[in-house]
Amino acid sequence: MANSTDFIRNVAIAGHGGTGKTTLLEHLLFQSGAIPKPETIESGKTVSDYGEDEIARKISIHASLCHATCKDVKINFFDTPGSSDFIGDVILAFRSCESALVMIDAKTGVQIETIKLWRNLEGRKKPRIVFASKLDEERASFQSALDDVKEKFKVVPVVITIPMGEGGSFKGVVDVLNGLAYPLPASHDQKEAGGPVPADMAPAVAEYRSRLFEAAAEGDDALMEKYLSEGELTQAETVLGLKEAFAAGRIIPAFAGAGSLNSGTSALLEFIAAIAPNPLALAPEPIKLNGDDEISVTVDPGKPASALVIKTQIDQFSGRLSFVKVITGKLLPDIEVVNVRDSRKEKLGKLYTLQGKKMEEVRELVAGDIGIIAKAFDLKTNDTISTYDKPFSFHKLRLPTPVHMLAISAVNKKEEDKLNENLLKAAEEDLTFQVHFNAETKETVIAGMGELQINMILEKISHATRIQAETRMPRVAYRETITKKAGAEYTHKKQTGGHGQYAKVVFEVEPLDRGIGYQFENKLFGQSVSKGFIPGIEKGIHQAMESGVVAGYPVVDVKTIITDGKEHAVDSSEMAFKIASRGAFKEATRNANPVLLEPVMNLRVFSEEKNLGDVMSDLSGRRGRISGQNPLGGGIVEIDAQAPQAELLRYAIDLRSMTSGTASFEADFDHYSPITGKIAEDVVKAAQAFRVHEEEEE
Ligand SMILES: Nc1nc2c(ncn2[C@@H]2O[C@H](COP(=O)(O)OP(=O)(O)OP(=O)(O)O)[C@@H](O)[C@H]2O)c(=O)[nH]1
Ligand SMILES: [Mg+2]
Repeated sequence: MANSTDFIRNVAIAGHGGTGKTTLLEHLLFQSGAIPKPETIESGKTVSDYGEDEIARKISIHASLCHATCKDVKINFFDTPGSSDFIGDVILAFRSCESALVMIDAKTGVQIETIKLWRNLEGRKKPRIVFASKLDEERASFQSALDDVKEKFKVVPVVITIPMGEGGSFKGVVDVLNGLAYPLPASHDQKEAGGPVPADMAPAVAEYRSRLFEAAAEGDDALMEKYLSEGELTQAETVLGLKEAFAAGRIIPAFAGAGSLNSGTSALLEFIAAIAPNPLALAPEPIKLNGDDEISVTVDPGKPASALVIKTQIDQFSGRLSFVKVITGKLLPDIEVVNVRDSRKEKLGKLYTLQGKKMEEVRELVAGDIGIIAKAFDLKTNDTISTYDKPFSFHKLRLPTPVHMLAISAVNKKEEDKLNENLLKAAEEDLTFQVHFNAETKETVIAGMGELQINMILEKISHATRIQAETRMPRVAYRETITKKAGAEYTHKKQTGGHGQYAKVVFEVEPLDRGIGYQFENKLFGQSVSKGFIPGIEKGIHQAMESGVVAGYPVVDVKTIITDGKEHAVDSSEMAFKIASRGAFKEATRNANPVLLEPVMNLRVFSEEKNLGDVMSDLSGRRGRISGQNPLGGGIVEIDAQAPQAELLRYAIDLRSMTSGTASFEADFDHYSPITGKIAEDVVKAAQAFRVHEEEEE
């Protein structure tokens, strides 16, 4: 049965770092019988945190795919990282799962990353379960966790399990839906077993049960009438009502437990199997067909096969793994599919599912399932594979733009190519990590979500290849322009033996509007300069514009007018005019009050209200201009601002340390703006120092 679409559940486990996601999943796997013995974060042997980096740091870094079976239902779990540096892997899990399990530490309540993740899930209309974890810890409170959920998310959770005692006196949970108590197992590697509800818990259970009936009946008039007249519903009616209400996002089921004690796992598994939506309930996938209007495709096992590549993992041991979510039909080993991106045919090899790092071969992957294609070297994340006659592509993952940038080079220059190769490979695995060569500043620049992510990637590369890389703040791509009209004349004349060189040009330059770049006008009259030399003159201007007179940065937004010139019958050449033109342009811009331009970015900063003051004053210290504030709910405010890129080089790091890791931002280039005074002087000095350094190296 586990091979048909309605017997599949895909659940993403998400929440603030350290709330106990990986530990809970380990015990869900154990409780379901998928693994014989549960491990701990401390032992470094959990199924889902198997990466060397994860074991060393005791945090999750990659989305990890696992599966459990409960009542014949195959539940695929994605264990996602809590740190916002790894948001890319969280989003791919959200994209491919029908529901999410949101972990909340019952001691601290709802934390900032959880608020951000919640908003993301809400935007995707994904049904959410909340799990209040670590109820065994001192000061843990189920009720406070629920109150916090109510306050921050403006929803009333529907309680499915309640704790028996809390903190030091935590003794297990009661499943209100099924009327079973699950006392704490003797140790975490013992299975939880259901039994009768203790007498002292009975009143609380009755109270929560009536709320369950209400929640189940709410969307259905007939059921509501029955509940109001009879005071209760049958188990089957309750389950069906909750199922509909949950899939429609009307209720937020809440669970209590302690993953590390294997408490609360059984009721949760049963709930997911019985009530969480199967892939058929997923909203249709919008697609574009041959550039026509958007249509949509629903998960459907009866159609030809189509699947989306949601993740690529390249690892030393298993090689290249392409994670796919099957949307229609089924994938079978060795069938031929088309990669819609380049219409290339691809023969699928063996198919697998994963239990953490362990690959388990499967006979097929049906619509709605998530699995692995191994060693498909041409498959990339976001590719659609298909057996349709007229194939279409699914929408790509929408990921935030990486904001933390660093220039990078190999310590040993000979390893530069190999380093770049490895960086590109990392970028393929993690789409929130990007690599590009900035031709203007002549640097390879890497961009990521934060220091932690970038460090992890570089550590992994140095581990695997022994290449030592060094990083530094990237150079800012300054530009130069002029601020008034001016002119200059320049004669290039050389008489060295045989052939001489002669060219004279008279230029005027004037400022253009920002963004226009370059204009050239020929105002020569008569035959002072032959037409044939004009291309040489323009080449000279282009060359001069590559490196301005202020600090050697590219010159933009200047119009050059040639008004006069002179040539020599024998000694003039295109080369001579190019040199004269370069000289005249430099001279003219020198006379035209040249200035430096700096890139200014649009910024959206997301901060908790309590840090707003610090964030805003820091922004003004960075020459930022704030244009608006926008409360987003849950105590989070979006600040809209503009600030020079030069002031934002360390912003990803500074903003985090200023707000204890809670705030984040997005940035994109907006415009170039002139700088003067001390700021400009410093840029000029730095550029001079850099040039001296470069010359020494050559
Ligand atoms: N007391 C107690 N500790 C727990 C419980 N669950 C997890 N922990 C501990 O909390 C720490 C973090 O647990 P993880 O399972 O790694 O949490 P996570 O949410 O997966 O963390 P990230 O993947 O880094 O976001 C570990 O030291 C666990 O042993 C629990 O129920 N009770
Ligand atoms: Mg984890």
